Amino acid sequence: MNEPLNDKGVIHRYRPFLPVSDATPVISLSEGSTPLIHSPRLSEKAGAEVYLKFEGLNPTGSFKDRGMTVAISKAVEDGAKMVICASTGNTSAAAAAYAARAGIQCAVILPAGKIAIGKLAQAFVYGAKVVAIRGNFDDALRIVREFGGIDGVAIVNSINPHRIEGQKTAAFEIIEDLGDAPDIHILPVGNAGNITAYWKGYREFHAAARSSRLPKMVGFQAAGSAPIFYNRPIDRPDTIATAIRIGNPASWEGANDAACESGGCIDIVTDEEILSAQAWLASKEGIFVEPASAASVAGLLKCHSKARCSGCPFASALREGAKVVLTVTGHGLKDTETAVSFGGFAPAEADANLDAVRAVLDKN
Ligand code: AN7
Repeated sequence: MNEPLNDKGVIHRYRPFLPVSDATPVISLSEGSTPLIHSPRLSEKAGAEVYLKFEGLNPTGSFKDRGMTVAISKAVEDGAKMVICASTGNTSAAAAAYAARAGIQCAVILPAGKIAIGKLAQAFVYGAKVVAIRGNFDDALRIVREFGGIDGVAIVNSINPHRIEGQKTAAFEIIEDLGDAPDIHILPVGNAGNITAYWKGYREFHAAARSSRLPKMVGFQAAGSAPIFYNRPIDRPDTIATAIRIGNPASWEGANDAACESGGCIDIVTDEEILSAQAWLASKEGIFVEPASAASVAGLLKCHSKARCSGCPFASALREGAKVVLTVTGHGLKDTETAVSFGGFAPAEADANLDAVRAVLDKN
């Protein structure tokens, strides 16, 4: 059942590290192998060597494709006829696309009114059945868990360990691109599957002698949705970064382990800091990421001042020349509404002639 010329994608690239065999049908859209982009302006600001792992360049526009290729391939191998997930938008987009590719059904359970329009469009266009519940992501995941054990249905949230397996491949790619692990890895945290997956990936390549060190793992939650930072579930999580609007993360323990074992930390950034960082990154580096992804950048910008956080392991590791990788998890085109309304963007109009256009350009 393997497709001809199926020589791309994370299962092909990292097969020995993944739970697949010759019997596993590979359902892939050539995900992974995303660029690690040096960021001169962030480097200058932070006084370090900063790179962005641009996961928005995956087939459905987020890092979720890495986990979904493994989860859907295994679901098909196990005879699933339908997959189901709760989502803040990106998981559902990826699940819908890979289910379409596999020729099986997909159902997605979403918090009503809290999904960026690009992501909602993806779920519909890829052919998923979409249910919007009057509740938040945590309610949706509770309902999805109740589908566990139904014959022919596979849950493809990150409580499915195959998702974590696929997502760890991003850490492998970073080590291969840099020639070793970075000193610090920063990423946004929502349901906490990704920080868990990266930490697993870094440890596996270290154990296989593919790297000589382990990075400090630093995760940023949105201040209004920061259960791990505050060490208690948040009943009514809120943030403009709807992707990480999660009050009771499934991989809570994995995130704590990653931060503690690596000597990193979990911290918070405000919505204001997130939106400013998103605009800054797009206008200074030419990289447009969605709000949740900008939490990484906002976190670095907040913490780079060593004076501000004396005693913090992250700040002290952020020395001159330290290698820092930020995962920017999703593409900015997923959620244009937020960016346009925050920026107050509207084009200046002009009559259709050169003088009128030049007059407007001179004025602005
Ligand atoms: C862009 O799609 O949870 O900490 O249901 O879409 O692994 O959850 C999305 C999460 C960061 C947080 N950045 O990752 C979902 C969902 C973006 C995201 C996260 C998400 P995790």
